[in-house]
Amino acid sequence: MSSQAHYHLGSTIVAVATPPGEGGVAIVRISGAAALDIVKKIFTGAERGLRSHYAHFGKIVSCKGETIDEVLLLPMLAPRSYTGEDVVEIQCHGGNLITRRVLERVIEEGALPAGPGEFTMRAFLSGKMDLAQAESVQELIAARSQRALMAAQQQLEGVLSNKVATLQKGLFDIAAILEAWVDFPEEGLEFASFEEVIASLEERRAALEKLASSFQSGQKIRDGIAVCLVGPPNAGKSSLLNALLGRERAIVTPLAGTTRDLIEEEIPLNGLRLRLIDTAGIRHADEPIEQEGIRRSEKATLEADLVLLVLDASLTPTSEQRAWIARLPRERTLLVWNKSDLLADDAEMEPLLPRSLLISAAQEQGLDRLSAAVESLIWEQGPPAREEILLTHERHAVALSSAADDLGRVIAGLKSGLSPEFVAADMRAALLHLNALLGKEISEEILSSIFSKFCVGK
Ligand SMILES: Nc1nc2c(ncn2[C@@H]2O[C@H](COP(=O)(O)OP(=O)(O)OP(=O)(O)O)[C@@H](O)[C@H]2O)c(=O)[nH]1
Ligand SMILES: [Mg+2]
Repeated sequence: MSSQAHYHLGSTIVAVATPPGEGGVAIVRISGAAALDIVKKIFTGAERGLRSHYAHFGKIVSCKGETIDEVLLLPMLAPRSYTGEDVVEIQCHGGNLITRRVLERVIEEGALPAGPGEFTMRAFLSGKMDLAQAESVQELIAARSQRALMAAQQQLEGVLSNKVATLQKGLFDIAAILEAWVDFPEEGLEFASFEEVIASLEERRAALEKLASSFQSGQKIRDGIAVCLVGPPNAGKSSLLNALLGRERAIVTPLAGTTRDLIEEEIPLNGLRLRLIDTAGIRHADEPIEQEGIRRSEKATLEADLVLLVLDASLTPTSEQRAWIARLPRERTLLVWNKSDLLADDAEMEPLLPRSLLISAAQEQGLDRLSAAVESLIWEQGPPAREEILLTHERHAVALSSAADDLGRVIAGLKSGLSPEFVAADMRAALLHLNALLGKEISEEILSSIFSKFCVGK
């Protein structure tokens, strides 16, 4: 991975920690052994010394002594800092140019520009946090729904790491017995009871598998859920998008074929983030723009997590439409009969799909029921409990299910009387997979690829 080239472990690094643009204040963050020396060369106003964890008012000056900016300086000496190294944060005025000049001044005195996530990488390497915790930092920053934020916070607090470490601890005990068995096979297995060990392995394997499978929910929470509105022209897809958004985002007209392109907007739903995608009405079209629109609708339907099939409740679907509806992914499609206002009160709708409901987008009726139905379709197996650990990284899910598979082989091996070396080797593999999750014995290449997804300055 070429991203490795961005990291300069061992040297002193600097980056702007605040987002680009104009703001009241920007923060330039320096970390490394030379941080304090560099700052002493460029800062005036610390005549009485740069006391750690105190704010110091003064100026950043050029090498010729000209003022660059008036700033507040906050030194945080090792090990009481984010990275565990000497850190100095410079709060300067939040202009693009002024921030860049402060940054360049620090670089002039010998600091290197930090790679993405390099501060957090250093926090991990100095033992301030384990890898799973470090990975959650970026998630915390990027969280766009309440639930995503909660999942990231939990992981940062070490809930996942503690759980994995506890599981691993129990496995170490069994591993020790297996290793002894490899060394002295003639003495047989010194288990308190064979059944007990199998049961304990089974229990841990199930726990690992359950944790790994929480990635499905975790991913939905992290990325949001793509909900595609599809249906024939004029059914009211765009009207429904607007009603759910609470503003007139998409053009609505009585003409069939109004929407041509995909229109995507986000709405919150009970701590989740829905990405609503309005599409062109599906019909036989000769006109190239509409044809392209329909092609995009069909593609969006395939890629969506959920499909809302919108039909005009006052019309009977044509056979052409029925054939198309039959090809929709049933298990993730909700049929929304729209325009309920045009129906008699006792009208019965045809059970075209297992899940359906009746609304009026124009009159904003039935929208709460629709939200509830969408939510229950998202959480087919019930929503995850608030305290449940949710994996948000595929890397973690892969590590955990690999460890579970290894344990499966240990159990099978023990039961079938496989020779000790093989059983012990599978056990070791399981422990290594858990180590990888926590970031023990992990290659620099993997580390670089993890942190390269971070922002610079974090
Ligand atoms: N009576 C009634 N009319 C509705 C309702 N919802 C939408 N309409 C009308 O149906 C027509 C089509 O609405 P759109 O939202 O543009 O339909 P669409 O499915 O996006 O259509 P295309 O973009 O052409 O595929 C408009 O005249 C809307 O005012 C409803 O609940 N009741
Ligand atoms: Mg439309």
